[in-house]
Amino acid sequence: QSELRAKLLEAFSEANGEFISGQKISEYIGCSRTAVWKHIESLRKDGYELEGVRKLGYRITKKPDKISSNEIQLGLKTEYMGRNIFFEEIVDSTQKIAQNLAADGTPEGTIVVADMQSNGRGRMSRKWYSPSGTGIWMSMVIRPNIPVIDTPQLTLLTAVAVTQAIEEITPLHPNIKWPNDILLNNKKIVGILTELQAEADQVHAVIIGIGINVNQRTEDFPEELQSIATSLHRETGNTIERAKLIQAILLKFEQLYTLYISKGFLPIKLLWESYSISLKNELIARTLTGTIQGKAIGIDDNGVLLLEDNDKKIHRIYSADIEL
Ligand code: BT5
Repeated sequence: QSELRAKLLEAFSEANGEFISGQKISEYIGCSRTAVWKHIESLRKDGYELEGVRKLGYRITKKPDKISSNEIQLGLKTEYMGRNIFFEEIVDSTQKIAQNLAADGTPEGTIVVADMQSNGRGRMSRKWYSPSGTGIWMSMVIRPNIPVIDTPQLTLLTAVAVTQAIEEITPLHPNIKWPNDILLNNKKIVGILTELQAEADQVHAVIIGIGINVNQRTEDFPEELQSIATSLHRETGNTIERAKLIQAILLKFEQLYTLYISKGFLPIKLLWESYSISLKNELIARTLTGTIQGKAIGIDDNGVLLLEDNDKKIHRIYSADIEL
């Protein structure tokens, strides 16, 4: 049943918005004209809008923003990122599932995507709000052969990949706030969570979680987030196809990651700096051991934030919450 549906969607996708006759469809998916009609009706029930014209056939005029493994895989241009997909409608946290898969030896490039998370998490066991039908909640497993101390660089690399993908799919120009936020109009649109499976001298897997607010309206956010969070829909007024954005992120990530593995962090650092808003500014860094105020003078070659205080002393910040 779902195989027929996938074939039907494939036929429409190949038709590229043009009409396909009922006859053609029934040949393509190998079933009767009556069965075609039934499948069309069931697509309508799922939120697809189809135009049917006598003699011409059918065409899709509007797709629901639904994601599934199929939607993500169809048209995906990567070599290995996202070639192994675990998609679920509802999970507690994609990060948790990806952690388990990674421990079981899942190959590099595996992704876990959910339509909704009941227990999405941020850093330091904070909550990540992940309602259904509107966002991208995704975890990627990679297995770089790099020293453990370099792994925070991957958070910065991911931020660049997601920023570039958003720029490709929308007219927006987001900024990156060290270390793991992407902002639009000073509101958070993306959060990144990088976790590790490693021994002292060897990385087994890096699990990178990406949360993106895509199609939420202002009123869809809980009150405490309305002034600090935004979505791509809120910023553009348009509905964005989540699967398309996922594909763009996977491709950008694969390209930057390949560059990183062959040339090191420097080219990534330059890109990161060009998108960053935390640099050259006065800011406050709240770390686990205390609060430091100063001017962000840059990041070092490991991705560590360098903060110069009033006495011109330079602090190396490995992890913190930044207040601009
Ligand atoms: C982050 O943490 O920004 C990392 C978020 C990572 C989420 C992804 S979704 C897929 C994967 N699976 C998971 O379970 N997690 C990852 P942090 O810097 O600690 O920011 C958390 C703070 O952001 C919260 O305390 C809220 O203030 C705010 N927040 C929560 N939900 C948000 C949302 N949807 N949009 C914007 N801000 C949000």
